[in-house]
Amino acid sequence: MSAASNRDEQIRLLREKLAQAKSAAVLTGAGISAESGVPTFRGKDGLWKQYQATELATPEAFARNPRLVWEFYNWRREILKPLAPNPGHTALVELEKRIPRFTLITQNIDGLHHAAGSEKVMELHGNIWYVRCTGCGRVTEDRTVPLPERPSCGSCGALLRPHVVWFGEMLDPAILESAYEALQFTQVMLVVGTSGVVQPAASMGLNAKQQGAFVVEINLEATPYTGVYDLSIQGKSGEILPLLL
Ligand code: BJW
Ligand code: ZN
Repeated sequence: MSAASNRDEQIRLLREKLAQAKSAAVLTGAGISAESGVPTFRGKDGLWKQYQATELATPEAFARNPRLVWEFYNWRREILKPLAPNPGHTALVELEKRIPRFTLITQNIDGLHHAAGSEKVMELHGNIWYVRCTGCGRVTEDRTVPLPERPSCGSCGALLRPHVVWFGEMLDPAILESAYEALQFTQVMLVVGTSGVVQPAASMGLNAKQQGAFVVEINLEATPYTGVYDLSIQGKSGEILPLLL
């Protein structure tokens, strides 16, 4: 069987599973936003190839040099501001409408699932368009680009930080709990555009599979989970996801 017809067969099978499913979960990573122009983290042009994660995406880095970290996030906000959702995001909006119990879990901080129209999105790693006060903890939406080099809280004056989850930080326990709850009952799970190396998100597909879900990876490349999940469909998510509808 040729690679193309094999992929057609995989898509046909998945479409059938989704059509019958009463519940589905989707975990997305940076790859789903790549076709919108958002840089990924670990590919050959990935952010962590050019910049050191430990210097920019850890609480220690922020304590050491908040200006440098804010410079990085201001630059990312500038890149993201004009970008729009792509057909991969839009296909997930449609899936949400069709499947009775649908859960969208994302590692992305770009807000593009919301922008596409997805209603319920669990943002495991936060959202770059929100800031959080290091003093009083207040979280506010702020789309100003760029923010000041050292932005401060409007209510208590303390330093603001991006409302994202850095390495070594805990994910929001309430969001994590809802995500794990969804993995318990989901019949079908799609793992889209993630390299599968950052925990705890990386283990979620396996977690769902161990609880009986039919788990399918959609990615340009092989990942540590290729061959472990029920299907691995290779291709662009912006092309594959619309074919599932
Ligand atoms: C396409 C495509 C197209 C391209 N179509 N596909 C257990 C074991 C070992 C370590 C740990 C562990 N538990 C916790 C840790 C530590 C750490 C971790 O996992 N480290 C590993 C890297 C080793 N995890 C944490 O610290 C987490 N906290 C935590 O667990 O707290 C408790 C705890 C703490 C400490 C110790 C133990 C427990 C927090 C993780 C926070 C991650 N934060 C970041 C930055 C967010 C803010 C920002 O953006 O600035 O989140 S890192 C970065 O990676 C970002 C992403 O969400 C995340 C995942 O990346 P993703 O989405 O997979 O992107 P890529 O680039 O890696 O992959 C893109 C994929 O798309 C590729 O596969 C392409 O092929 C594909 N693709 N175009 C389809 N068109
Ligand atoms: Zn404050």
